[in-house]
This record gives sequence, structure tokens and C-alpha cells, in this order.
Amino acid sequence: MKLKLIIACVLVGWQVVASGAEFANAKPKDIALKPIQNSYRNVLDLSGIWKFKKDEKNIGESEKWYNGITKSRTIAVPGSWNEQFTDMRDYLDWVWYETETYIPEAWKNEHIYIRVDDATYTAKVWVNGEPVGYHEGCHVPFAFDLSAHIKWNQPNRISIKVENKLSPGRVPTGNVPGSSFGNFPNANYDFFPYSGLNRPVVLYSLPKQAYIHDVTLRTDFEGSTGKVNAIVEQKGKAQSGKITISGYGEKLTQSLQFSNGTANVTIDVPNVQLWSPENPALYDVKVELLDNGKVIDEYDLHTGIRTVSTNENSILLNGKPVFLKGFGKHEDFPLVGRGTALPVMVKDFELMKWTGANSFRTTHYPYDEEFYDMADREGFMVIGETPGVGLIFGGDSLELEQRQEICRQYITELIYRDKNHPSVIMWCVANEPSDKAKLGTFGGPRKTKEEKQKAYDAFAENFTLAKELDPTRLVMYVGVMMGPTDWFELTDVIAINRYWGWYTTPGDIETGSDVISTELDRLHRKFKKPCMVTEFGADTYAGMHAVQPEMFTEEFQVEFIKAYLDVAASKPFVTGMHIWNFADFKTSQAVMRFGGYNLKGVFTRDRKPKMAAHYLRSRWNKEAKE
Ligand code: BDP
Repeated sequence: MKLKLIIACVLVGWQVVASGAEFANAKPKDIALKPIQNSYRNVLDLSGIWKFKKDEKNIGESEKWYNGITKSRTIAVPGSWNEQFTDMRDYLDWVWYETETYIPEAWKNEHIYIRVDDATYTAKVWVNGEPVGYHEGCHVPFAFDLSAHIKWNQPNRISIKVENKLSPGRVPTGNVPGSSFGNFPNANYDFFPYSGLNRPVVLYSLPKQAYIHDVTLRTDFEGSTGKVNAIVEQKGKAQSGKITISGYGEKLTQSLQFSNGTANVTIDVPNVQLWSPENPALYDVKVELLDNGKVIDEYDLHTGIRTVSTNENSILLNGKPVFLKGFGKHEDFPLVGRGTALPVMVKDFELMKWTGANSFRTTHYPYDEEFYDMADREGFMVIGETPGVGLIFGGDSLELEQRQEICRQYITELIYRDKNHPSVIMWCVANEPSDKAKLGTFGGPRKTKEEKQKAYDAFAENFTLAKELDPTRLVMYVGVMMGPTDWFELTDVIAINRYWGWYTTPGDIETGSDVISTELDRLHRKFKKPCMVTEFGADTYAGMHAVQPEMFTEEFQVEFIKAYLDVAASKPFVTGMHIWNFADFKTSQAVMRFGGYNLKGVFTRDRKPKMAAHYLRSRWNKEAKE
């Protein structure tokens, strides 16, 4: 208890030092609704060319760079800085971004917010030289109220200081002492630690008198009647509101009565069109706030009516077993790094559909929000993952507490942000967490019994939080080879990443597939839950061939994938197979990463198909017809 208190005090102290007393911490609830443009709300996208400057010595604040940076260079936002400059590929320390904008006169009587969709890893924001807020964490948005800092009829300066240092107290972790990962930069994961403002920065306005702060839609159905439960939260004091659901010949309106700022209604939708990959039926949802009968705010979104559950063998969508065919992916592309690149996103959906896939996991962090809208429309089942990759339960207790804190924050931010997407059927709270005392999944001593229990309890807390925030979806984590299996007690689906025949018994696909087969049987026998292999694959140098399959050739990749898919097809309790990876991607440098790339893509990094992509296309499309 005493220790907990000390840790908490140190943590609070750390935050004050790190963020400065005047910087407010971001509130996760403020990102619950994506900014939209309609008659009551406005959005001003600040994407474009910004000023940029390195701050290697961290002197920017004492030299007041927030009053304007001098001798700056030019950077594109969104985009990762590591790709844009010849001297900054491995630079992960402090930098400053700056832009200026006028704010429309029409926003004068509104709340004005800034939303940064991704500042990896920590960010401090100033407006017109005044501190506004601080956020820690990668690939999740944050928002701050700027209303008090705006200047009218003149440019407003927005300064954002960002760094992405790899450290054991962060999630994902990096620079862990004694780590056996062995890569540079020394991240505890293989994808490249792309840094900076990877996604758009927008300003947006919300009506002054009252605005819709959150909308949570939960769906169900009985017979041919769909049920949409809507929980609407307002800020301010609108007298009442209404919600309208329309689509497929129906237009259903219900009034909203608020008590302590929240209204809760359930709407019956007759002759429901259920959402599924075969029929991604979406209904329009309009939420309005009213004052004396006059509309004062409106939020527009969509919903797909569907349920998700499991039985012993399968994930059930709308009560029927589904098989998840697809990939683990990355947001990764030449020149943009991890930056938002909408044509690449559209192409990826095109190619996934071309292979016959119906699903993907947002490995290893939440993606740009456009992905989820697209998945809703295109009928993809998504496993939404937090940035909890390479999570360890070793280190000192302060680091442990810091990691737990940020994991809880990520789960909250992820669920607040993505909860209304019918495509998202499962939350993944961590990829390959390890209970070893040291880092390096394959190295390091196992922890003592007490330490293991502590790790289990901490991990269980994350599951409980996810279930509390969203009782309607499945919750899982992904287990690592040779990792703890007792943690599967916590999950709805047993998900494992396996490379038998690649990292072990390299080149021997037959032995590898025997091992995965036995292991799947054992896991299912023990836990009686549906199983899926969330990663399996082989590095493949596009254009390398051999008559007899040999590691790194296209033939080997096809045989490896085929062997694993055949094993899965023989087991009725396997509910999905995700190939690692959709496309080759940039990594830190390591002996196992030729040229600084993970080459397990079935497409090359520039999206050309390897033989395996053609193989999947013929196999998965044939299966769809059977
Ligand atoms: C898995 C990780 C994934 C790696 C993959 C690999 O989850 O991020 O890229 O191994 O080694 O353990 O290719």
C-alpha cells in the first residue's frame, strides 16, 4: 500500500516535471467523437507544410521557441520525420513543429478545440506561445480546448514539441537493459519507430450553448427486429434531444431526455438488415440537441446492426460461425513512413479483397480512423489492437506501474475512439506480452511464482477494463511462442503467433506444421475456446525462386502458408487464420531483418504480389464459393 502511494507520488511528480505544471493532461473522453463538418460544427484541417526544427539539447523551452522557431526547415504533416530528412532516419529525440492559421470569424462564439490524431510519442502543445496541453502515447489522438487562447483577425501560431525516445517505462518499450532483441534503433518490436505528426492535425468548433460529447451505439436483434441502444452525453444544458436512424426504407426517430447530462434510449428497427462481410449494411444515425424546439447541435454517424459472441469452436457473427481470413498489417509505406496515406489505404483494401480476405488486425497499434470507416463499408471484420506490443512485466516497479498506467490509457482511448464501428469485433489488449523477468521473449529467466502472479493480476486488470468499457465485444491478447498459456483463461478467443518451421526447425515445414497442429489441439482441449493463429509466415525475397522450396524463396512462402492453412482446415475449432504480413515493412536494423525490412509480406512494400498472394487469392476465393 505504502509502495503504491510512493509510486503514485513519483508518477505525479514525473508528470509535472515532464509536462510542466501549466500543461493540462489530455482527457480521453474528448476524443470520443471524431470532428465532423455539418451545419453546427466546423473542421479546419491543418495538413500541409509546417516549420520544423530539431531540439537535440532540449533547449527549446528555455529559449522560448514557442514564440516562433527560427532557422527552421520544412516538413510535411502528416508524415514521419524519419523518412523526410537525410540526417534524421534514426533520430528519436525532441523536435518542434510549427504552423500558423487564421480562425474563421464565424467561430467566435464557439468552443474551439485542436485534435492531433497521432503525435508519437509525447507531445506538448502551445498556442500563441501559451501552454495548452500534454499527451503521452503513440498512434492515438488527443484534443484540447483552445478557446481561451485564440486571436481574431490575425494568424494563430500552433507549436507542438514531440519526441519518441525508446524507454523501458513506455509502451511499446525500448532500450530495455539486458534485452536480447538486438536491433537499432533498440525498440522491443521490429517495426521501425516512425516518429512525429503521423496523422492530420485539425481545429474544430463545437456549439457554445451545449454540444454532444459522446454517443455510444450498441446493437442487438431479436428475429427480424434490430435493436440500437444509444447512450448520448451532452456538455452544456440542452433541454432535450432526438435521435433518428434511417436506411433500408426506415426512418425512426426517438426523443432524448437527459438526466445528469446523459440520455439512454433503445430503438427498434423493423425488417433489420444485419451487418456482415457479405452484406455490410449501414444505417445513418443523426443525434440532435434541442433548445426550445430549435436544433443547437447535431452529430452524424453510422451503425451496422450485428452481434458478436463465441461458442466452444467459433466466433459467431449474428449467431453464425465466421472464419477470419486475412492479415496482420502495418501502416507503412516508402516516404510517408507511418504517415496517413489514403491512396495506400484504399489500395490495401482493394488488394485484401482481391485475395479473398475478410478480416485484419490493426497490428500493432490503432490505425488512422479512416481505416475503420472503410472496413465498415467494405465488410471487413477488424481486430482493434492497442499499442501494447512487446509488453514486459519485468523492470523496476516504477516502470511497471508506468506501463500499466499507459496500457489502461490506451485501452480507454481505443475503445472511446472506435466503439461505434460495426467492423470492430474484438479488442486486442496486447501483442505477445512476456512474463519473463528480462526482455527478449526467448531469453531471460522466468519470474518467481509471486512475480508471475503479479504479472497475471496486472494483465487481468486490463481485460476487466476493456470488458467494463465495452461489454458487447470480444477481448483477447495474442500469445507468443513459448509464452505463458495460463493467461488464456482471460481471453474470449485463443490467439497465437507461431513460426514453427521458420524461427525453429528452420526450413522444415513438415515438422513446423506438426508442432502447430499438436499445440492447437492441446490449447483447445485445455481451454475449450475458439482458436486462431494471428500470425504465421516466412520472410520472402520477391523474385527469389527455387525448384525445391527453400527459405526466402517465393515457393517456400507458398508452401509454408499452405501447410498452416491445411492444419487449420482440419480443425473445426480454428476460427481464423491471419497471415503475417500483408506487405513487407520497414524495421529497425537487425541481423534477422535483411536490408532493414521484414519481408514476410505476401505483397512487396510497394504492393506487388508475390506468388503467395496469388495462392491465397485462388484458395480463399474458392473457399468462399464452397
Ligand atoms: C512476431 C511479432 C511481429 C513480428 C514477427 C516476425 O508479433 O511484430 O514482425 O514476429 O518476427 O513475434 O516477423
